Amino acid sequence: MGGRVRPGNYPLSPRSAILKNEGGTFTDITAAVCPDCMALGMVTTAIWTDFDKDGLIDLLVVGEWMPITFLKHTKSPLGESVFENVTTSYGFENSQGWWNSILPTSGPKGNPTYLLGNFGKNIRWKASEQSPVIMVAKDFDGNQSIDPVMFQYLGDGMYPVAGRDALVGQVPSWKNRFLKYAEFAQIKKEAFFTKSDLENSIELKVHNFSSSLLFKTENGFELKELPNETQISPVFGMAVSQGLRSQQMLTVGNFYGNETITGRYDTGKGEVLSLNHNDLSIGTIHNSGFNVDGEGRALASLTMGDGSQVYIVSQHQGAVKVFKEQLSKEEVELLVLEKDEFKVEYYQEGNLIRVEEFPYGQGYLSQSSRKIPISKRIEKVVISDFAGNKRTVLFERK
Ligand SMILES: [Ca+2]
Ligand SMILES: [Ca+2]
Repeated sequence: MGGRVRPGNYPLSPRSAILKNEGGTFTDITAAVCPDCMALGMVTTAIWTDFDKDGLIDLLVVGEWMPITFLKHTKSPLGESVFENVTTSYGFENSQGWWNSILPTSGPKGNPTYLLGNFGKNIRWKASEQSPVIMVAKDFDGNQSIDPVMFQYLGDGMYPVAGRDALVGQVPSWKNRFLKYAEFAQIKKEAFFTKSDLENSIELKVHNFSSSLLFKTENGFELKELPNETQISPVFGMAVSQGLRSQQMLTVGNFYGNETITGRYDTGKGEVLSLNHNDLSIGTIHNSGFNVDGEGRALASLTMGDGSQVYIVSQHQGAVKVFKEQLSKEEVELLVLEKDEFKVEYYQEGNLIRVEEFPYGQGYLSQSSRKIPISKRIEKVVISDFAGNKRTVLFERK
C-alpha cells in the first residue's frame, strides 16, 4: 500500500506499508521486510516486477517528488524475504519527477522495460540533472498548516517561484522580511530562509519532468524520453494493446487543478505509441481514432471473446470513454492467467521472442483483463507466478 498525501498537509506523505494476508487477516510486516517503505514519499504507483531477472519478485515504485525507486527482493540467510532500496546503487537517486504511473512492456531479449508517466515538459517549470525544481516545506508561521515554498533555477541561482504577494498571503509575518518588491526579486534560496526556518523543514526535488521509457541495459537501467506528443501534457493512464499488436501502447492525461496563474495543462488528446522491442525506438501513431481530450486518469483494456480489445478511460469530472480496437484478420487463441501468475514468455519457431509482465494495478489506478490474445504464430508460452512456479502451454500450429 503506497501512502500519497496527508490531507491538508501537502507535501507531507503518510507512510507506505507491506501487509501480509494470512487467511484474510492482514499483518503489517513493513518494518521487518522493507524498512525503507516506511518513508517512501508521495507514492502514485507501485508494481511487483522482477526488474533484475533473478527470479525473485521486486518492487518498482514512483510518486510525486519521488525518484524512480527500485526495491530489490533478497533472501536473508534464514530464507526470509527482504526488500532492499537499491535506487542509489542503480544511479537513480536524482530521478525525482512528478511521476504518475508505470506500465511494464517488453524490451530486447525479454529485458524488463517500463513506460513511466510524468508531468511532461510543457509545464511552467524546467528541471534537469543540474537544475532541479525544489520545494521547501514546513509550518513556518505555526498556524497548523504546512507552507510549501517552491524554487527554480533562473540564470545564476535559485529564486522563489511564487510572487511576494502570494507568499506573504500564506505567511503574513514575511511581510517585514520582504519589504520591497525590488528586493524580493533579488532574493535567492540561500538568503530566503532564516536558520530557524530551516530547522525540521523538508526539502523535495524534481530533476525530470519527462514521461520516459525505463529499460534494462548490460550494466543497469537507463531512461529515454518518450516522443514529444506525450510531453505536451501530463501522462496518467497507460495500457498495452495486447497480443497481435502488443508493441502498441496508449496514454491519456491532462491536469486542470493548477492555480490560475499557471493555467490548465489541457493539450493532451490521448496518444497511441508504437515500440520496437528490439531497438526500443518509439513512434507515434496518428489518426488511430483514440481521442481523450479531458482529464484522462485510469485506462484499462478488456479482452473480448473474439480476442479484440476494448479500452475504458475515466476522465476527472468527465465522461467515461470506451474505444474498441478493430479486429485484425489474424486468428487468436485466448490465454487466461491464473490468480498469482504474472509473467508470460512467448516462443516462436523455437525462439524466445518476447517477455511480458502482467502485475496487478499497472498504469494509473487501473486493472486490465488478465485474458491475453495469443497470435497463431506463437507455438508455446511459459507462464510464471509470483512465487517462481512455471507452467507451459503449447498451441497446435498448422
Ligand atoms: Ca528480482
Ligand atoms: Ca502555516
